[in-house]
Amino acid sequence: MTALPTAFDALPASFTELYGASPDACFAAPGRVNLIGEHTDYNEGFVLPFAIDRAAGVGLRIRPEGSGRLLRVASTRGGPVVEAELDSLETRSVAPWARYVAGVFWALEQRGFTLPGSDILVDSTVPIGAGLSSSAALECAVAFGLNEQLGLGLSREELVLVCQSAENDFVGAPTGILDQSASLLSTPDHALFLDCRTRQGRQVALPLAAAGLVMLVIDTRVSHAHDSGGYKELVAACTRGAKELGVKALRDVGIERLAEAEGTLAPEIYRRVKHIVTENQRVLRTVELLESRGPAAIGDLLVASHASMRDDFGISSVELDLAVDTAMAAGAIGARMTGGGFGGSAIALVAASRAAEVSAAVLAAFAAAGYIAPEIFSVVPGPGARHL
Ligand code: GAF
Repeated sequence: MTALPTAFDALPASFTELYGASPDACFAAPGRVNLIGEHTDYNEGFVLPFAIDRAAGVGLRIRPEGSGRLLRVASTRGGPVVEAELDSLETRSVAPWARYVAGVFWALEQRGFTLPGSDILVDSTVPIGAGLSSSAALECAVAFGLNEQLGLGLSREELVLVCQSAENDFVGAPTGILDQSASLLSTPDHALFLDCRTRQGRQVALPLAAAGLVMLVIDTRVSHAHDSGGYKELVAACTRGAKELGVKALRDVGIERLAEAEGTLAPEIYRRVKHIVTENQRVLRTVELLESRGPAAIGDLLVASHASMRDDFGISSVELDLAVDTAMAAGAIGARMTGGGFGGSAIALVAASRAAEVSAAVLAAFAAAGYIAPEIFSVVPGPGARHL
């Protein structure tokens, strides 16, 4: 297993070296694992993510008055400083990775705030493109930081919507509220049970260590992106399914309507509908089991969720299937792909005593298949966005 990367101790000094002045403050917002409830968010259904102990960190400095409304964004990974004028912010004039930062400025201005020019330095311990919400983590760190530094007075729930707007309307990825909610609303040792229609959340205890369990992330290193075609097609298929079934959103389709839906919908639409309808049920059942019997009881639901994404929703990959199958064969309690799909990561819930064995089995299976070696590490449910 890979060791946990250190946090953001070097960020202030790196910021000062780059911009010639120290940051006013530094903030962090975590990536997430979605325990279960995939693609249900934009169908107004249920999700159950938790924030992980890997985060995006940002150093933020409000530029002095009179120096214009220039936004400068840089990364500790190197590359040029991205500059954008807040008076004429446009997606295409900002480098793709920096759009998650600029998009937050844009979304706040859409809400009526006039923001000052700012210098931002980004660092991150969330692997990029691994399905662990590195982009939402960045949005949330920036939004949380601006809200604090400028005294904007927005609640964490309002910041979720600001960040979703940055992603939907500025970056151009039609995502739901799963990732931003996890990054802003999570608490340690809990998963966030969220009704994406009402946006009401509830913390559900996820005491992994106390139960003698470990959550492994298996990053297949086959990356994904949500502003490209696949995700948009899924959203369109779900929208069409809801329309043809005469409901506002697939959230409104109960299990009892699936037989009828199978008879009326095109097969590829029906399969997507079936995943969403059954996945919502699995989320509700997972919450029940976590609250009545604890995390060791949810393994079968994780596996069923993976099968549904593989066979019905069609978003798994050979690498993700191999990770899940191998982890289960090596003794995991449950495993599934997590996040948007088309690559990214799987999770495996394992007894702490078996974690090394499961990791070794997955590494061996990937080597035997000739796939890129996955990154395997454990995560714990951590806090949401915070001031560093
Ligand atoms: C991505 C999206 F950003 C989320 O909104 C969600 O739809 C997820 O894929 C799938 O559950 O992470």
